[in-house]
Amino acid sequence: MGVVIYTKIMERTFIAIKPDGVQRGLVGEIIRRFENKGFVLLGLKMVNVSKELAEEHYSVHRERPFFPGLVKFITSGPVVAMVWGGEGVVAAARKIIGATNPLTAEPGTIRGDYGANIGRNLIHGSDAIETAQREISLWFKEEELIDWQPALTPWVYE
Ligand code: DAT
Ligand code: MG
Repeated sequence: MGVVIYTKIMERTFIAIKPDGVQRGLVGEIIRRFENKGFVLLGLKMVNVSKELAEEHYSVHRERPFFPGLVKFITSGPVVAMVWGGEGVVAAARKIIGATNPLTAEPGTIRGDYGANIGRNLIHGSDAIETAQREISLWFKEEELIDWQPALTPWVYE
């Protein structure tokens, strides 16, 4: 078998460390959890999110009362945007992240361990494979994603 092209064949998800996670110095801690799990980092950049990008990203919530505050928050400081790959990564990343409200998120999840308020829940993760595809193409150009295979792959995947 040749080199696995992760960005093409592996399931991918979009993950963003929100401004509170960046300001609180949790970037390394959050990335560590995905790395340790065995998922593959395929793209990463720091972004000052525009109002347009924030509104498009959260467009499903446009009519919700918290929408203006959410857009203001996500544009309030730099965000670390990432694409992670791996088998079942979309659903598994949501488990690593934890429930939307950090007060009910299980201990051991990112939100459960570090969050205390629904409006400051540290991290975004795509909620379905189709959502992930939409969010990846919204935040990243295809050439910003790196095709590579970690040397440890046979020790993570059977
Ligand atoms: P998730 O980020 O877990 O996918 P979501 O898509 O329902 O949650 O909502 C997007 C974000 O909006 C969420 O991360 C935090 C914010 N939010 C959701 N419900 C909220 C509420 N009731 N009050 C304030 N902010 C809320
Ligand atoms: Mg969501």
